[in-house]
Amino acid sequence: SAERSARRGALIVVEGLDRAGKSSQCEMLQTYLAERGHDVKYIRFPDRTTPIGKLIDAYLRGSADQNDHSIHLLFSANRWELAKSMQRDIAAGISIVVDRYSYSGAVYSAAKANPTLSLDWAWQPEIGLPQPDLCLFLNISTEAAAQRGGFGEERYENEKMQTRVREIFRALFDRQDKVCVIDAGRALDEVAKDVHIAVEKCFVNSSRNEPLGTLGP
Ligand code: NYM
Ligand code: MG
Repeated sequence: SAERSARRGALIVVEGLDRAGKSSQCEMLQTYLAERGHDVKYIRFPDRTTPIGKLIDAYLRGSADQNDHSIHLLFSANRWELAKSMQRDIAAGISIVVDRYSYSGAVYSAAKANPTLSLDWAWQPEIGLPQPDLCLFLNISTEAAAQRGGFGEERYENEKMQTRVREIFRALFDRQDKVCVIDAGRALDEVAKDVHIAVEKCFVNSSRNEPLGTLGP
């Protein structure tokens, strides 16, 4: 109906540890929403295709080094460079499923335990970015994540780092609203069922009658 097409899209973020199943769930969610007649896009951060993204990619693969603070700001800049186009899509009625966002940004950097890179410091450059309508945290134990084909080759993909990342994710999500924690240690389709329930709730939520918000402190 005209009323429905006038509605803005929803911004849905999927977060979690490496190997939590984020990419699989994002793809399944995109299909699920498209089949129900929604205009939907799937994007991921880091977006390794931009010039900033290429610097991030080299850092993650270990072919380049970066100071902790500067790589942190590059991850954030990589979101800022896409913020306008995300806002445009949402205003045009397109929903976006986002694979990692500001939460990964703050948490992975804070997990480095650099004394001048606190979680609070790490969050600052995210303030003002588009505010997700829903953040799904795919919660999995470090052991279960490690069992899923082992850790990858990239920076951060080791048990010590993942354990800290998991703790800090939980601390961060304690003080965020619009977060839904999902047990991701189960079969894909079971996890997907819970993802769909949370997203359906978000879609009927009246907050989508208001303009897209921005992340606060
Ligand atoms: N990562 C991701 C960060 O450290 N900061 C960020 O802002 C984002 C978006 O990049 N181990 C880390 C988390 C991952 C790594 O992401 C690559 P992926 O989704 O595994 O390709
Ligand atoms: Mg990864």
